[in-house]
Amino acid sequence: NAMLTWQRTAYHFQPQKNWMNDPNGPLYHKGWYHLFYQYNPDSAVWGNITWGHAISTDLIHWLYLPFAMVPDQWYDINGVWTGSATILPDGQIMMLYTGDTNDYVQVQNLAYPANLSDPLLIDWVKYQDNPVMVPPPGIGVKDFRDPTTAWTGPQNGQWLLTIGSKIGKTGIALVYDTSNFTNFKLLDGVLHAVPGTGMWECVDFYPVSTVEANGLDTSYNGPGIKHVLKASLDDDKHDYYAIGTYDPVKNKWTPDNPELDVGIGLRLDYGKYYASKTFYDPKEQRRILWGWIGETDSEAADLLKGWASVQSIPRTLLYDKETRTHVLQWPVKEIESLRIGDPLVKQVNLQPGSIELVHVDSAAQLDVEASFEVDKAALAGTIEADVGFNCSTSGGAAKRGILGPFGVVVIADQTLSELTPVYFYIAKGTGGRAETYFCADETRSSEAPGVAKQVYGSSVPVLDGEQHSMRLLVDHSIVESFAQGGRTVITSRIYPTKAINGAARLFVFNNATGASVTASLKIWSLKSADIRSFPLDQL
Ligand code: DQQ
Repeated sequence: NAMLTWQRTAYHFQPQKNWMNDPNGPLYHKGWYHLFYQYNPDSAVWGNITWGHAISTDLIHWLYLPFAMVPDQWYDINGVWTGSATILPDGQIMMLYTGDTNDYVQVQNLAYPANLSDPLLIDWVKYQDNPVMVPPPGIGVKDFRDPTTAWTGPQNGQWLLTIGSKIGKTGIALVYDTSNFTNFKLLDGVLHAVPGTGMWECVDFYPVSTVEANGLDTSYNGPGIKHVLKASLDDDKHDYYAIGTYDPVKNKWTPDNPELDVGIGLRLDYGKYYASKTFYDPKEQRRILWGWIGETDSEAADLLKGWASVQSIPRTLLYDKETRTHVLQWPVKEIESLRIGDPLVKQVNLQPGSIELVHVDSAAQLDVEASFEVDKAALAGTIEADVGFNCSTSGGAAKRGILGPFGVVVIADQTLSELTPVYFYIAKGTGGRAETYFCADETRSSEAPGVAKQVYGSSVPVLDGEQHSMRLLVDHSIVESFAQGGRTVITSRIYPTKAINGAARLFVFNNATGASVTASLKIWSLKSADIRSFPLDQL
């Protein structure tokens, strides 16, 4: 069905067909990045969960390998669920994952490569005495899943890891201790708990440097670091993080700001994005974040098109030294290898209420950098601008205010009957100060029936001297939008029916009533990534 195939992406990772969800156990081994993922081999809806496996040398071009693990044991027969890799100092790889048992109990299992000298890590062995952890007393048998990468504890030979759960409506992170990855002991207390946040899925926990520009191995501890705790909230299907301090002796993590605690504060991504996971890349000394971009159309539509979901472009993750409240997410630099030739460089002066077409080749596959200079006199009058703005409820890109919205329109057709605006809106925040919002309006993104469409977004810190800047990765039916160097991120999953392939257009606009805006643009067309099966005769 031609109308449906174009929705496949050109440079995001997705399987050839069928359902995919969470990224699992990302790691780097002997020159290859390995990505595993929750996969249904039989259908475009969730079920029969198996570990798909793909490898890459640059995180952009991928080769599919045979499944790493299938549900074939009593302890994972209802699904080989999400897990994480730990690489020991001697190079051994410990893969801990959740199994859904024959009785639908969530247990943790160990698997490891059959042959560590194989750079492709084709064969995986499930440990003979699995499971290695079962739900402890007081924890529901269906509330115990997604072990993290382990880190070294304060005692000699000690490894620690955390697993998400809940007690009542309080989301919690349990901590286990092990020396051999086969015997585990639950530690007293919890790493952290937040009332009202419900089940914590896919917990992630790692150090970030407050002084260096590189990422840190998960076991790194010492001066000049903070720890990020992330939970994927089963109740609202968003990934929340907070920055805080970790005390390994007391087995406690404490948020820097209790008002920005996990699940009630910042999201990694304000769009369609879930079950994310980081890993430390020793090759480039960076921490890389993967996330699952699900569908917002109906299951029936997914079955019809025969596939569901993609993975985000991997993002480098750093602590934001400027705000000290946010992390910065940025597409890995390797994505720039897809850029075709020199960028289109252009300045556009946008009077209030204007929209301008920008002529670019293949506007369905773009890397866009855009910064906006707002008329200074108008900015000084911010105090008069709207109070109580909220991306999701303030009327989208069509609703005009004094100092916004202004931004970029992507995946639009020539007549603007389908369009996805990504924009800034400067409003009056609490205390009368200017507060900038970053939003993506999907409400007119598709004329297809049965698509859930909303306006996503959040406030974004814009510091003195900074321009309003955004970077957009446009890939047919996915737009990943990064504001202010990655302080606030929004992923859009859209279903254009007209603004497809060669018919896609890009515009810049200024819908503010009270300010002119100068847009500085740098736009590259992107090649497609090479994502295909590994030649089987070479296995
Ligand atoms: N997906 C997995 C679970 C995890 C959930 C099952 C999050 O392990 O909690 O496919 O999307």
